[in-house]
Amino acid sequence: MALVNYEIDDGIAVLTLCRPQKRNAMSDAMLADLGAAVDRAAGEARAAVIAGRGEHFCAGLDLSEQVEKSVMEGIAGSRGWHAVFSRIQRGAIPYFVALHGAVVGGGLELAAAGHVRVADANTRFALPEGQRGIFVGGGGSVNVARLMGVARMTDMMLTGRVLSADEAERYGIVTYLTEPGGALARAKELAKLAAKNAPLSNYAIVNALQRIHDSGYDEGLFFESMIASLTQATPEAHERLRAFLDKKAERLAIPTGTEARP
Ligand code: 1HE
Repeated sequence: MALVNYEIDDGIAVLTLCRPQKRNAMSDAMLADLGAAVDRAAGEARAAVIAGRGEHFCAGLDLSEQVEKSVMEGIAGSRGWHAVFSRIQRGAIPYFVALHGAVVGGGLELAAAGHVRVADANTRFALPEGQRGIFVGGGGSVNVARLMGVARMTDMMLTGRVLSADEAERYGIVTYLTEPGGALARAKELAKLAAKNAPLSNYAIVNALQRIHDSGYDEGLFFESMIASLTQATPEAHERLRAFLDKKAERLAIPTGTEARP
């Protein structure tokens, strides 16, 4: 049985980690299944959701496979995570990650490789690598640190601190909080909204924003102009802009100012 279940729901790819008896710990085989699912989604969906089956999103690296790995095997393993996660992070479509239960170690690294994180109120976040005598290896030192800041990540790794969903939202890990059990439905709703965007805009959003943020001021602005002009020059943009001007496009849900104010 696949360790990552793949289904299309209304045009959205839903990738579900399916090893609940091991708290969705990421084994080599599960990583391979995740990579295959990500490649499939890139070819047939306009947005995707990643979720976990059972009581927890993901307990991180499968520790049972790590016990006797050599340094070279460890490097290959970590680079394998990077390869799959970068196809999520800088792939063709946006990823919405639905979090619940434990989001631990490599589970948090996987969440950080997605573009938008939705967590239910009972979600807990931890980076127990220090306690296990290891280090993050799935891109966390870059991606988790970018979300919460190096100081907070250092604290979590040194002290084994477990963050609540509220704290994770304050720390910038999570963008949406839901009631218990509500994260998957909300993530799907959000993915469906993103799927309505022009695919080239979504491609630029997931590929360019972080790169621009990583580059210098002048390079960033230059790169932005190139992408802006590229997207504007497409027939799809012309059609969408015309639809707005012809009053055929949906309006934003913003009060007009004529309603009575409280
Ligand atoms: C595992 C793993 C795992 C559970 N690798 N087998 N991650 C961790 O250090 C987290 C380790 N896990 C936990 O702290 C807990 O399992 C949970 C808090 C997530 C859930 O607790 P609970 O009580 O629901 O489950 P459990 O009884 O601890 O685990 C159920 C089974 O899953 C059990 O196996 P069983 O054969 O005895 O039933 C556990 O051994 C197994 N299991 N987590 C292997 N992680 C790219 S580098 C990333 C570096 C890291 O991710 S470090 C963090 C690793």
